[in-house]
Amino acid sequence: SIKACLFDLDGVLVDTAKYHYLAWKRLADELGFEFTEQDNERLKGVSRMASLDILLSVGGVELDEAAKLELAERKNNWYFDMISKMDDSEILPGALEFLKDCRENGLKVALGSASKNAMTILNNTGLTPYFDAIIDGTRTTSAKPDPEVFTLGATELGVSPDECVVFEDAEAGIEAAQRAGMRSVGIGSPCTLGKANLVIASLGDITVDRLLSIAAV
Ligand code: B16
Ligand code: MG
Repeated sequence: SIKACLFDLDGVLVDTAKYHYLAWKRLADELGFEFTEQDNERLKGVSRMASLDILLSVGGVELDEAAKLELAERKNNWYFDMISKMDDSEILPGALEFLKDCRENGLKVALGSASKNAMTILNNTGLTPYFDAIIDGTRTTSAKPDPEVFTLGATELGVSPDECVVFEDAEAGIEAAQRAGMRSVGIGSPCTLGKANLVIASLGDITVDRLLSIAAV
């Protein structure tokens, strides 16, 4: 039976992808090359340094590790300024209602995000109190599709993987859930998230009742 829901942050609970894009684009501008919203799609769910590598490959730029760390920090400072101004109006449709629904029905709730900025985002949007466990990029060593972030979440909640459902907007996140032995709900398009047990457009399209009644999930 299902005892816990594990949520990705960016793209599932909040739309921080637009801020990531603005900051990465500013970096590309400074480096003198084009970085489109379509390019940005490839960065979703990917760690900060892996994102930088993708961005630099778009511009055909090669740099040593020290220079890369400096650029990643510059990008993160711009990004941090933007997320520091976030509030609860930026919670995605249906997310707050579904988190409350989970708690009212006795399901445990965890965060499983690649972001090292997750606590700032959760605190500014007022979402922190809804979580029993928060696993973010500061607590993991391997990025999705490695299952670490979700495995750690289940351990901290005291549930087994087959009692967990992961909510993810990125293909790498769905794969991470599968590798952790968990069921998954994709948030977005069935084209990219076809491997999930169920795909919905937003958390507004699901209730705990429906989740528990869908045998396939
Ligand atoms: P940071 P998620 C991910 O969040 C984002 O989707 C991805 O675009 C970002 O590069 C990554 O976090 C790292 O974020 O630079 O803040 O540490 O989808 O796993 O919640
Ligand atoms: Mg995501």
